[in-house]
Amino acid sequence: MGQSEQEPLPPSDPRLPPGQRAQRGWPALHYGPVPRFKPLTWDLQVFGATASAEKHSWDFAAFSALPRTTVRADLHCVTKFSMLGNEWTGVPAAALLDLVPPEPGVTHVMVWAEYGYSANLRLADFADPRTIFATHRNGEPLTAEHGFPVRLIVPQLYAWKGPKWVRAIEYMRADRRGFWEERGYHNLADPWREQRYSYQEEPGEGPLR
Ligand SMILES: Nc1nc2c(c(=O)[nH]1)N[C@H]1C(S)=C(S)[C@@H](COP(=O)(O)O)O[C@H]1N2
Ligand SMILES: [Mo]
Repeated sequence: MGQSEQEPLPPSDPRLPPGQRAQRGWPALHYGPVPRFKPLTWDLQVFGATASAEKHSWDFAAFSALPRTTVRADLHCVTKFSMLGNEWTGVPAAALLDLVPPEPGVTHVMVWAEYGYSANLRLADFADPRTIFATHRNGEPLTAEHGFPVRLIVPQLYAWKGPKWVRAIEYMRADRRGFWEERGYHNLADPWREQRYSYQEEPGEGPLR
């Protein structure tokens, strides 16, 4: 067959950030083992610089009763696959900020998961109306490997900023690197700017060392 008979390349999907390709199926990607959900001892905590100076926690029943919403959002893994058009249902991060307000000096949050996984976020990214503690994708409860009972989705950032198996939110008065941010990944992680690796950080984009 000659070159002229080759099909033209399909136009690339405008939802794909630079360097990303659309993935069929839904791969599970994480560091370490999948934790087992223990409903009797599970809780979601908020600690650190809360306005009340007190820690707050929801057990599973209380968390399940929080206000819920649905957000349509893509998921971009830094390894270059993207999952387009997901419908995430869960509790908006902004609702948790309303229920447990941070003290005025808070600039960042650390979101903690089982086994010590963590991701740091600017307060503005956490407070974004599309940032959601998701319990369901496309109407189905998350499976264990995808973060059951709850994972964070931050649509505007690479997916490592969204811990699966979330257990706590720490309000911080200064920035601090999370799990992958300490291991060579970009502190801000905007896929549209291809902020993949920490060596790309400009002055002021990472915490002072
Ligand atoms: N607790 C935890 N959450 C995590 C990770 C992890 O290693 N541990 N990996 C992140 C990365 S790099 C990606 S791409 C997404 C993958 O989500 P998925 O397995 O549901 O596709 O989970 C994120 N959340
Ligand atoms: Mo990832």
